Amino acid sequence: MGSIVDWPEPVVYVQSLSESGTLVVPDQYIKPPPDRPTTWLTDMNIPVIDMTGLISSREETMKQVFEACREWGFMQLVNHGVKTELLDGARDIWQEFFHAPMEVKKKYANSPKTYEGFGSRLGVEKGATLDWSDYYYLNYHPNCHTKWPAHPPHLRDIMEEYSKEILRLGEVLLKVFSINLGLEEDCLQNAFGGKHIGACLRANFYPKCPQPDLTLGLSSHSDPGGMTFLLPDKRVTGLQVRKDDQWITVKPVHNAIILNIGDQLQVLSNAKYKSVEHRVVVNPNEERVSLAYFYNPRNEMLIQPISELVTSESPALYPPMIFEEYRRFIRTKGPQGKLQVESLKSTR
Ligand SMILES: O=C(O)CCC(=O)C(=O)O
Repeated sequence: MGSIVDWPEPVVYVQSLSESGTLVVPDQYIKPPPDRPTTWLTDMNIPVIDMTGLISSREETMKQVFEACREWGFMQLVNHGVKTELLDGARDIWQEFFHAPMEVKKKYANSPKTYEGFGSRLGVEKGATLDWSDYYYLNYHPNCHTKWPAHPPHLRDIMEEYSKEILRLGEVLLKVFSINLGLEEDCLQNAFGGKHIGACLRANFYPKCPQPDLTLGLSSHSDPGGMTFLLPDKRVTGLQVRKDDQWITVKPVHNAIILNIGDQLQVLSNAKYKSVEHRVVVNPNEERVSLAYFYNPRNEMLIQPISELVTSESPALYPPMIFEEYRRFIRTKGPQGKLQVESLKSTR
């Protein structure tokens, strides 16, 4: 797979379109009818996991986590130990960044080579249908080229503290996921690269949209990495998760962090855990901010089903692939409705 050099068309920031007062969504953002948002009248929500249960009622909580990984690929973590002030501070500081003047933000304009910085489009296919959102992409690990915005001044301090907390949670969860698969507790962490994992954050900004029925804030996709910790907007819903043939709108619980399984955990677990499609709908009256922290294997790690999970009754479903190669493929394509990981399925 070759390297990705530049955007195929000049980048238009959705916030500028939204603030221009346009009453129509430009053609490039209009989704084909089957991909447009739908609202299902259901009370269903993704499972809620009380993390204090890992100590006080371990067996029951471990079981709940296993079911969530297997049936939903999604869960909401509560009592996770990350302070409310830090969660609020992280959300607020990005809100402030996205409200800075466009000339300030454009200083951090990104390219598809690393995606780091301020951007709008995902994928480099010319003429692709685009999503109604802008974002800022930050690399935490490896951190050699991290592009921190200088404005607002406390953004870096807050987001470094936030990252430490998510890394702590990530280690706990990978242990739980390993034990639930009957593996040594450090098995998945080692498969990710031990202490040297990859980690990056996408702060998503979904401006108000004049015709939300025609477009999406983020098209249906599964996350290519290991697992994602999503801090949703406090006031505005938007995330929808595919459950069988329905789209379930996630109703975030107060102070919850949403966790979802990414493609690499689906591969490592030989499909015992599911990386599930999700998407974001937008709103005519409200903007929305979310922070997606991607806890990934290190770029050079060779990812394949863990050998203990491969038996004659349960053969390896995926061929080995270096994580970086997989990610480059996804970054070329942008969000795709179907699970990209399924296209890797081994024909053995
Ligand atoms: O904004 C959201 O709720 C979801 C974001 C997401 O799926 C992503 O950034 O990959």
